[in-house]
Amino acid sequence: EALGPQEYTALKMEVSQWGERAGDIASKVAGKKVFFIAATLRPETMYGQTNCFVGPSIEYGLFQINDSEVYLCTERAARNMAFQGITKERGQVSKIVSVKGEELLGTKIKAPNGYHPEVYILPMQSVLATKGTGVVTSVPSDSPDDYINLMELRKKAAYYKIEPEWASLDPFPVLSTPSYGDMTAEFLVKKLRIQSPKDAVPLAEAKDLAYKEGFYSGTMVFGPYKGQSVQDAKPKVRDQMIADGLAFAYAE
Ligand code: A2H
Repeated sequence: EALGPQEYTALKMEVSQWGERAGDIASKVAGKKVFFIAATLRPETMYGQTNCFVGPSIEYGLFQINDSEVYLCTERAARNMAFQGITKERGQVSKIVSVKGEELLGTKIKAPNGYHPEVYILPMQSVLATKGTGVVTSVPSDSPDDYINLMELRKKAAYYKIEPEWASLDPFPVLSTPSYGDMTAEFLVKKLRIQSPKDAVPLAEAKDLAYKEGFYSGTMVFGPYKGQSVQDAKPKVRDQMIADGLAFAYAE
């Protein structure tokens, strides 16, 4: 955990198709663009998104951010955004409707920079309501948490009340490291014999190893910065996504 403020890249993932469980939400935001906002520390990995996670029991809101855009995130995050110049009126949040994470499962969203252009919303128990936006985009090639949760959902789709199709996109290689190859998360999950998302201690170790090796020794194997070091590519990808309106800076 960083001691000072954490600077995230907030990814704008536009809803392309609400799932059946979202009820009449679509009618409440008719004519507006709605974006799931996912906070990430690894913008250079976004080529490898396969899905996006929400906490099934977390309460989210749809917030009117400006005249045409609605953001889906926790109220806590919306309030932070309002004091970071992200909303039209400083300090003001305007909630259109509340929604529980489980109602969002199966909704389809666009994945900015993704090799897979659209991904589904899936459940992850370990999403914290108190960090970031409460929305976590999933990159199972490079995040051990994302990898083990995706595999768990594939194994027990019925138990988690999801359609197998929603978890069917495969991890996609984004960067390579000398120690772990181009599927860092899968390599470490196997090496540390992690069986399920409940193996918290080895998962934390895998997360640490993956982050350090990727950042200090990784080379991009996909996208416009292919062949460049992760350290060089990371700020370039971030700046480009922000310039293109696909993301914005968010701190907390
Ligand atoms: B990262 P830090 Cl490829 N609850 O993005 C749980 N996890 C959350 C969260 C929340 N409310 N909000 C953000 N996160 C995740 C990509 C990624 C991330 C990769 C590899 C490692 C990694 C794709 N998921 O994070 O506690 C988000 O996942 C490992 C550190 O603020 C975000 O970046 O340091 C990261 O945790 C922020 O964690």
